[in-house]
Amino acid sequence: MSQDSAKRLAAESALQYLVPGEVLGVGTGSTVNFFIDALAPRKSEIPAAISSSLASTERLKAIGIPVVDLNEVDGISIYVDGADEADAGLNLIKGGGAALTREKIVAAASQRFICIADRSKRVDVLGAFPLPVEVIPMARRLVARKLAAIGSRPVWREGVVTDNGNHILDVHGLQISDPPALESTINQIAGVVTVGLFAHRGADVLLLGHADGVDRIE
Ligand code: ABF
Repeated sequence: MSQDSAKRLAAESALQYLVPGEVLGVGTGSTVNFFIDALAPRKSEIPAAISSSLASTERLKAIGIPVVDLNEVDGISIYVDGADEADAGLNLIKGGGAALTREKIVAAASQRFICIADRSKRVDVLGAFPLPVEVIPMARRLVARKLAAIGSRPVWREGVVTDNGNHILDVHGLQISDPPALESTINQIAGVVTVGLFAHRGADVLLLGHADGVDRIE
């Protein structure tokens, strides 16, 4: 089975968590694109969506689901999004697409976070995928020095400016044995906007597609 087929299986499996009549949070990426495709026949059940990116906004509108501002709603029932890595504790690395700040906000606003991915994203220890950190531009080198001081190797993702006008450092060389602790440590560095470690608010359900079906971890 191809990786795309595994992503599609995970995406379709997320439909079982839809809460008809309630606002839906939708993330970004190729797996989420399969989810939006699968959502089309059930669009009448979704009054509105909150989207983490322009790309997903356009896809949602194309299938007839209105996209509204987070400030217009009181909360989100479920948030469906992908990840770059996931561990057995439902801690995630996200932000490979540079949308980590919006993704973290939508996750925080949601009652349940359903993470969809193909099984290759499942790891024993997070960190082989470089951890994205969004930083205020003037603090980029300061934050990089602080990250180097904790034994990692931050690399500036040159040429990338986030939707919020900030820069991204991709942090290599981590073996994240205590995800909540590292998330807190990096959040404490002045100039950090968001760290792409989703541990304090990780996923509630992890759906991993593969050739024999979908593994569910919760
Ligand atoms: C978003 O899209 C990001 O947090 C993550 O970087 C990426 C996953 O994309 P894909 O589904 O294409 O692997 O969820």
